[in-house]
Amino acid sequence: MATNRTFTMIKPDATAKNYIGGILKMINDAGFRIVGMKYTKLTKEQAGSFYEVHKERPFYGELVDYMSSGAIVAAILEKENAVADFRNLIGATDPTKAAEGTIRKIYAESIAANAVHGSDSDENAAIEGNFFFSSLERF
Ligand code: 3AN
Repeated sequence: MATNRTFTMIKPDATAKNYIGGILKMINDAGFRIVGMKYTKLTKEQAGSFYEVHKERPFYGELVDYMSSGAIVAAILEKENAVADFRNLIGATDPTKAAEGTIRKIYAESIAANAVHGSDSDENAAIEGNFFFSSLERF
């Protein structure tokens, strides 16, 4: 069953270019409410553990290095049909294939440095949100 929450990260390429404000504005304008937010930097170990599901993929090492290379913004977002609607808002993984008006089309640099993360299922949204936020921190 669809839940009303998803998890996102604004990735190091986007934070380095001062795109945080622009991306958060697009998220808010699309009707998502921010229910938890953290500006932080992942260690290699944390990035490796977050992306554990991609461990066997050829780009895993590059992904872990990249995601631990600079500051990120982690956030839990709320909206009806949050996971699917957020995937539509961010666009395809490869920004050259992302639809016009999507966050990745506007802000992403490359398939690896693609500006934002968005959970791909309700189950992963909960797991990923719990990775960054304890229940006590949420309100
Ligand atoms: P999405 O983030 O759109 O769900 P996934 O789950 O296929 O895409 O990949 C997770 C992350 O791994 C992507 N956000 C991107 O940063 C990175 N990635 C995916 N494919 C590649 C690739 N071919 N080369 C380098 N990095 C990749």
